[in-house]
Amino acid sequence: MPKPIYVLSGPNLNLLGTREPEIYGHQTLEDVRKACEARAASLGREVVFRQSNHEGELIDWIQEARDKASALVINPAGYGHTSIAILDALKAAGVPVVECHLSNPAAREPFRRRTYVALAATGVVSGFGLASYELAVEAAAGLTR
Ligand code: CA2
Repeated sequence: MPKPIYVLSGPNLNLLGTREPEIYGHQTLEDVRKACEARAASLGREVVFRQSNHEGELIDWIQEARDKASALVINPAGYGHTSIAILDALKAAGVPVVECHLSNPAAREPFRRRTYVALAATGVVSGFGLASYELAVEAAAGLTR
């Protein structure tokens, strides 16, 4: 089996399912984890699923992915719109990157229209709720068959 697909989620996504369900849905991050694991298993793959509220911890995991992962799926949350450090880490990771978002940031406030992460991503999946993660895992698996 190829190396696992790292699925990383950024700040505040631990709150999923508890607030703003009209934007982010009713499902929890644990539901998202299970869905990603199931989609990966259906493709003969594994995921390493992690969430952090800390930029440096996300960067440590992105650096770790260079040796331990075949591809990276990342929902950078708010950091996508602000973090050049995460962009730099992704560019150095040496594995394909798929960016995903639960909502469609392009249809929201103007400050969400650009993400730095997209500059390092092969593609972006946005607006499908939990399915954005499943589709991103599938895309990442397809990039690293
Ligand atoms: O749509 C997405 O997945 C976002 O990455 C979510 C970020 C937002 O800053 C991006 O523009 C788009 C926010 C994550 C906050 O997650 C929460 C979940 C439940 C309750 C409160 C916040």
